[in-house]
Amino acid sequence: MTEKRRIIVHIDMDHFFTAAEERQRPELKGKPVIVGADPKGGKGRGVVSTADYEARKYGITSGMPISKAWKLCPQAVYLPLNFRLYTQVSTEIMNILRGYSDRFEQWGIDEAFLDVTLKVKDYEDAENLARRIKADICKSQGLTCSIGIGPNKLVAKIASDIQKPDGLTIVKDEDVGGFLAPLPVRKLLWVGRKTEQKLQSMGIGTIGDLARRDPAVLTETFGTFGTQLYLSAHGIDKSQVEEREGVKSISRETTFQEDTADPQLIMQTLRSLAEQVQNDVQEQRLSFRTVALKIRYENFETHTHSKTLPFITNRLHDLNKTSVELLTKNIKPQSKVRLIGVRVSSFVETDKQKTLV
Ligand code: TTP
Ligand code: MG
Repeated sequence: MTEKRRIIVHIDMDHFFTAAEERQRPELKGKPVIVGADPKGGKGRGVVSTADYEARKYGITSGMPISKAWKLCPQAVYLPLNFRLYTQVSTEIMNILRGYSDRFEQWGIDEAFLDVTLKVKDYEDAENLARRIKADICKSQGLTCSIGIGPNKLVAKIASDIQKPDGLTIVKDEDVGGFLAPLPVRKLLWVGRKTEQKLQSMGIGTIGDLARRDPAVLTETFGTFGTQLYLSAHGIDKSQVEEREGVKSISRETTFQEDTADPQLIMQTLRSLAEQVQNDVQEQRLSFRTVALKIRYENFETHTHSKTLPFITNRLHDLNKTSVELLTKNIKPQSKVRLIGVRVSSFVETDKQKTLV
């Protein structure tokens, strides 16, 4: 049996930290803005976290010493890091993205993967979905992102980086080879500076060069990592889009013994799931802000609806109220439901709550 072709979307926010700052302070728009260490008139230590696209015109990049940035562009607006702001904006964006597919994986503070194989018919359909995501993020957050679409995570991630900012790059299965070949090996997820140098010394500069090498020689040189490199160079990546371990969320779901449209039964089941989730939340001494409801209909169509509360809570009452609200607002009338689930996320450890609210 041949494996079903996948369609994976990768979203990466544009100049994330500075974009979040500029949204707060519109007077910064159009100016070169840098977030990072204090430049102290050129004597500062530490590095640039990020620079907006205006500042990048002066050659400023993430990780560059702040003193060098000052030399290149003393007139830029230099801002200190405000992690609370970035985390808050990140959480809001991730909640929007989760709504587009339950096969979701956050990757760092401003990136995420979505597996939309079951959500779209083809790449054209996927392109429309990506445009909706962009419009959604722009409308609700006033921010732009760049999106890559491809047959796996590796290709989608490289694609999202090709046309920044506000880009949309689609690489279909049959175009993967031609897309990757001219790119420098550094674009591959696993290739850091050291590996890049070693490959360079072997005469390998582009992904195409790497793909043409004998895999046995690569394995001899790099061990199992060599095999990984070879597969990546051919655009092969079977890794799944899945939320990573760690207490990022707590959820419970249940499949009905028989698909049902009985509101009574659905509501009762929902309450029992909420109670189970709440037990776990309390046991782990957490509080949450985001509640998500998952509904799968008899035709397997699956939707996730979420709501972020304006406050942090650990009360069953809030969880019940919000999940019932999500259900009544979103459930398709008269449709039979196969499965429902409740998830809470955006955690704060209860003990630390005082300092955060
Ligand atoms: P990136 O997505 O790598 O960069 P970016 O969003 O600023 O710009 P781009 O438009 O090219 O995607 O990283 C996301 C945030 O992570 C970035 O805004 C700041 C932070 N970051 C650092 O603090 N240090 C670093 O070296 C990098 C690369 C990022
Ligand atoms: Mg980014």
